[in-house]
Amino acid sequence: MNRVRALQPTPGAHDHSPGNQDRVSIDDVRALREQFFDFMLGYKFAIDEITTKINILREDFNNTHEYNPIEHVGSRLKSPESVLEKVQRKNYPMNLASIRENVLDIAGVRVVCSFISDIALIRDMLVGQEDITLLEERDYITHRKPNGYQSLHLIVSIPVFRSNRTDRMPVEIQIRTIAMDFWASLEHKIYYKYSGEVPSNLQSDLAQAAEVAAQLDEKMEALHSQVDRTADTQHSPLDSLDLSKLYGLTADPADTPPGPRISRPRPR
Ligand code: 0O2
Repeated sequence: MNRVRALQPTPGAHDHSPGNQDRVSIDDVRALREQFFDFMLGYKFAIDEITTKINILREDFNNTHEYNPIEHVGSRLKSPESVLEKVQRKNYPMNLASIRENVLDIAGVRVVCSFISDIALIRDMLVGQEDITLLEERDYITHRKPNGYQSLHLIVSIPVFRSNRTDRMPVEIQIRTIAMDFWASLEHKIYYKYSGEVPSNLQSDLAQAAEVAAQLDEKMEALHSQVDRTADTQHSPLDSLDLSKLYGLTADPADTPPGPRISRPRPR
C-alpha cells in the first residue's frame, strides 16, 4: 500500500537554527494545522451554501408546483486522508495551492430525486443561478460506467463570503434517482469490502442489477407522467389559502370534526 506523502509546510516556516535545517518544529506543525483547518473550513461553508440553495429549491418547488422532486440531500467533506490519497494517486504537487486547483471534490453534495426527469430539472435550476458557475459536467446516466454506475456529476463554483475575503469554492454535486442511489451505495460497500478487486461473478451481478434499476426508473417515469397528466385536470378553484405552514402553525385538532377512520385493505 502506498504511504501518503506529507504536506509541504509553508515556505519560510522551517526551524532554521544550526543543524536543524530539515527538522520541522512544533510551531511549524501548529501553523500547518491551522492553515489546513482554515482551508477545509472554506469547503464546509461551500457545502452549507449549496445545501441551503437546494433546500430553498425544494421548498419553493413544493409550494409552486405542489410536488417535491427532491427526496433526499446529503453532503460530505472529503477526509484529509482521502484528499492526500487523491493528490498522491494523481501525482499532483503536495501543497495547498495545488490541492485547491486540482482536487475539486473536497466539498460534495448529493441530491437524490424521485424520477429521472427531476435530475435535469434540478441541474438547470442550480446551474441557472447567477452566483453558480458550472466548471465541469459528467453525465454517467447517458454514458453509464462499465460497472453500471449512473449519476449526473457537476463541478460548480460558488462564492463563499468569509470574514475578511471572498473565496470562490468548488463543489461536486451528484444528482441521481433513488434507484441509482440504492445501487451505488451497495456497490460502494462491495468495492471497499473487496478493496477494489470485486470478483467477476459479483461484477456481472452488479451490472445486471444496474440494468434492472435503470428499467425501474423508466417505468416509474412513465407512471409519474401519467399521474401528472391526470392531476393537472383535477385542480379546484375553490382550494383554500392555507398559510399555516409558512408560520409553523398546525391546525388545532379541536377544529377537526370527529369522524370514523376508514381503513381499506390495499389490493395485492
Ligand atoms: P466518496 O466516498 O463518495 O467521496 P476519482 O476521485 O479520481 O476516483 P474523479 O475522476 O475525480 O474520480 O471523479 P468521478 O469518477 O467522476 O467521481 C468520483 C465520485 O463519484 C466518487 O467519489 C463516488 O462518490 C462517485 N463514483 C464514481 N464512480 C463510482 C462507482 O463506480 N461506484 C460508486 N458507488 N460511486 C462512484 P469518491 O471520492 O471515490 O468516494
